[in-house]
Amino acid sequence: MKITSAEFVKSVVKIEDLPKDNFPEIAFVGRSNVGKSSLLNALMKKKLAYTSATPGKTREINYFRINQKFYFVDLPGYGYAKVSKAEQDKWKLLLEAYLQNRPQLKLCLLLIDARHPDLENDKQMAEFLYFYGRRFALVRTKIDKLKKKSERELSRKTSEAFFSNYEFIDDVSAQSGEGVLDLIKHFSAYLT
Ligand SMILES: Nc1nc2c(ncn2[C@@H]2O[C@H](COP(=O)(O)OP(=O)(O)OP(=O)(O)O)[C@@H](O)[C@H]2O)c(=O)[nH]1
Ligand SMILES: [Mg+2]
Repeated sequence: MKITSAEFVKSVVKIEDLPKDNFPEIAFVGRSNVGKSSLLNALMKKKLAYTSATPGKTREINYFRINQKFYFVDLPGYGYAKVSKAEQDKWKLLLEAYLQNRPQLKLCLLLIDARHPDLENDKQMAEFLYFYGRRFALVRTKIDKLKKKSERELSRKTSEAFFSNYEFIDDVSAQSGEGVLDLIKHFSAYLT
C-alpha cells in the first residue's frame, strides 16, 4: 500500500462528534511526547498534525482522511503529570471511551519510546487494549536516538519480553524516516 492522499478532517472533543461514516480507522496511542503526531506527519508526508517539544500538545481526537478510504486518528497522550488533574481526567475519559466503543477502529498503533522500552504505564495501556479486544501493534519511536546497533537490539529485546499480545513490532524514526515506509506495509491487512 502507498499513501497517495492525506487531509485533515476534524478535531473532536466529544464522543458524539466522532465521524458518522464507516471508514476504517487506525489510531495512534501513546504517552505524551512519544511522537504520535510526528509519526503521522512522516507517514502523510505533510505537517497536518501539530507537534511540540512540550508534552500535552494534542488535546483532541484528530481525524485525517487517507487515500479517500480510511482514517488515521491522532489521540491525546497519557502520562503527562504537568497537565492539571481535571484536564487529564477529561482526556482520559475521551480516550478510553473512544478506545472501548468505536466499531470502526481496526488497529491501534501503541507507540513507545525506544529509549524507555518497558514502562509500566505503556504496559497498562497494552493491557487495556487487550481487555477491550483491540488489535494493537507496538511501534517503537525515536529510534534515531539509539545510535549503536547493540543498544537498539537490547532495547528491542526488552520491549519484546515486556509486552505480549501485540500484532507486530516496528522501529521507526519520524526524524530520519527510518522504518516509516515499512510500517505502511502492514496496514492494508487491517483495513477491510
Ligand atoms: N529525535 C526524534 N525526535 C522525535 C521523533 N518523533 C518525535 N520527536 C520529537 O518529540 C517531540 C514530541 O513529538 P510529538 O509528535 O508532538 O509527540 P506526541 O506523542 O504527539 O505528543 P502529545 O501530542 O503531547 O501527546 C517533538 O519535539 C518531536 O520533534 C523521532 O522519531 N526522533
Ligand atoms: Mg500529539
